Amino acid sequence: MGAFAMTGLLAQLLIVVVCFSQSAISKSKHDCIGDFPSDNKYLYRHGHKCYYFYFKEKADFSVAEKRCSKTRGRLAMVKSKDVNQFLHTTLEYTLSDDLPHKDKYFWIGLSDDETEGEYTWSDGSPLDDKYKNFARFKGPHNPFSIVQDCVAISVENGKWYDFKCSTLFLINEHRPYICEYNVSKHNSTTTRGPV
Ligand SMILES: [Ca+2]
Repeated sequence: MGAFAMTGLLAQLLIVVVCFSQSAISKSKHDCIGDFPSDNKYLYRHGHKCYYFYFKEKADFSVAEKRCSKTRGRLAMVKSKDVNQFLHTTLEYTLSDDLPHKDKYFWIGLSDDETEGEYTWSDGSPLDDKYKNFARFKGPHNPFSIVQDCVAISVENGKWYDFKCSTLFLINEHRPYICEYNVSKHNSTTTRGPV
């Protein structure tokens, strides 16, 4: 085979690889199920979940929770170090140019609003001992915990901080938030990472 033919073959191979990776990307985006904004700019896929980072429309915890469920998702549950690391890395590095500097905490789907000290995730499951990531003196060790029941993840260190759930008088608790969405079942074990 001449050098010219060889170059042609390599070019064809390159086209096939590029097309394949592009179709894999659009496929994984396509697999996220939810009524999130159509531009998909702040939608990321990790494992068998998709996460949308809402920071242009900040809200009290319960409003954020309702907005997630209205779009067929729920406030993000962070039940493993792996998911925590993914969300933190996305916030700190991938989205760093887009985030307003003052937005240092994003609501996640964890609160002890119903019973003080008993934290539950947005699907109703209890926070177990397998994975917890509260910042020092926050969560169960927070002296103000009785009035601080809703949890947000820090952009800077990925730790969890509990805050008051709602805005009251001059204390503004409007925060950005992260909703999670399912992936259509037949493709739930494929792509990983940002899409
Ligand atoms: Ca509390």
